[in-house]
Amino acid sequence: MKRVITYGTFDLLHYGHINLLRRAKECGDYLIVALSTDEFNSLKGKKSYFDFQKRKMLLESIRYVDLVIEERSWEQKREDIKLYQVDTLVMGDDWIGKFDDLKDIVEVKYVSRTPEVSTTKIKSELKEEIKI
Ligand code: C2G
Repeated sequence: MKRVITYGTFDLLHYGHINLLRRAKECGDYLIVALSTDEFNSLKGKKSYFDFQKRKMLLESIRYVDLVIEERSWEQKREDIKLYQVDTLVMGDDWIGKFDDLKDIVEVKYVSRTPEVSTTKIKSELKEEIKI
């Protein structure tokens, strides 16, 4: 059983997130998503539209996702990888290189982001539409 983990906020869930989750699941048999808590989001300088419980419920409804855990800090990855016996960490390539320090205990894979979509872009385009 090959275990994969990925981390993120996954706010306003969109097809870019789904592409990432599908690609992460393709790397193994069991996918854990460490979902940023609302408190960690503020540490990341992000305010999500949906709170943690709603974002968790959405992720848990996705066929590629086997388990959702909390992401409460930048530093927890090493501990998560050991605790959940993770084989592969998968992140979008906007994070390329950022988690290479974990290569001593896990395979690290950066997969290409879905370029044209982002939560930020959705929010700003909706704002523009409402202005007109
Ligand atoms: N993603 C993607 N394509 C997009 C948007 C996002 O592939 N168009 C990927 C990101 O690269 C990331 C994942 O989807 O791997 C989640 O993205 P975010 O919710 O924006 O997560 P982020 O804020 O990058 O948090 O400790 C790591 C952080 O928690 C990652």
